[in-house]
Amino acid sequence: MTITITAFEKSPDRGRGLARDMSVRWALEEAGLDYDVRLLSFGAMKEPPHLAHQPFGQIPTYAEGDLVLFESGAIVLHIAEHHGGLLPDDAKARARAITWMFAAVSTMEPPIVHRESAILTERDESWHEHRLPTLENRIRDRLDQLSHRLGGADWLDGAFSAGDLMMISVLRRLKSSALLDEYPNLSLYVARGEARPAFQRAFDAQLALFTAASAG
Ligand code: GTB
Repeated sequence: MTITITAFEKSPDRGRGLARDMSVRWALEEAGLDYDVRLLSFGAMKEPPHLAHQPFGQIPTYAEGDLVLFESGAIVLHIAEHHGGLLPDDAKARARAITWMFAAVSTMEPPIVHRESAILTERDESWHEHRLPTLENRIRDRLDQLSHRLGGADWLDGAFSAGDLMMISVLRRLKSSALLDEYPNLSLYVARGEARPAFQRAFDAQLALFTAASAG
């Protein structure tokens, strides 16, 4: 059955692979699955046909036959549960890998998104410069803890899993800041994920779409 995901018609990340269709593309590539991409304008994302698939008017969505999913983490979990290579067979190891997926989106991502939103929406406020260090220290608290847990390991819990895929996708959002550079083992962890052939294929595919949209 054909898999179709949605993505930005012209991504505001300018092809840096930071929009959340990237983690879905990466998972599909790790699983060796073909997929189509339906590109949406900001306007179309807020129209009833898309809202029927994504109640918050966002990308990405995932459609396969009559199954329609939203939330990038849930989509990656669905792919991982139905195809090999992204979750361990052992039940306990599988549960731990899924725990890392939740840790990525529930524990690591919020302070990272708060900083991004502050920079986007509050940078002209008189108090912005005073608030930013607080937001960055909240991120550092989490990075300290994650760095400590990862230590010198390649991946968070044994072999590469959907937990690493989601965690690396979240950490990549820090690339435009210097925060990740303060943690050499986390920087290497992200680089290890980005070096995977499946990541490269996913990254190249979204970049090609951005380049085509910019040319057109
Ligand atoms: N929790 C949802 C999920 O994980 O699927 C969140 C989805 C989401 O945030 N989608 C964003 C969206 O559709 C795009 S990815 N936004 C439009 C809207 O809400 O109207 C977030 C994103 C956007 C831009 C950049 N960037 O420019 O670097 C990075 C990430």
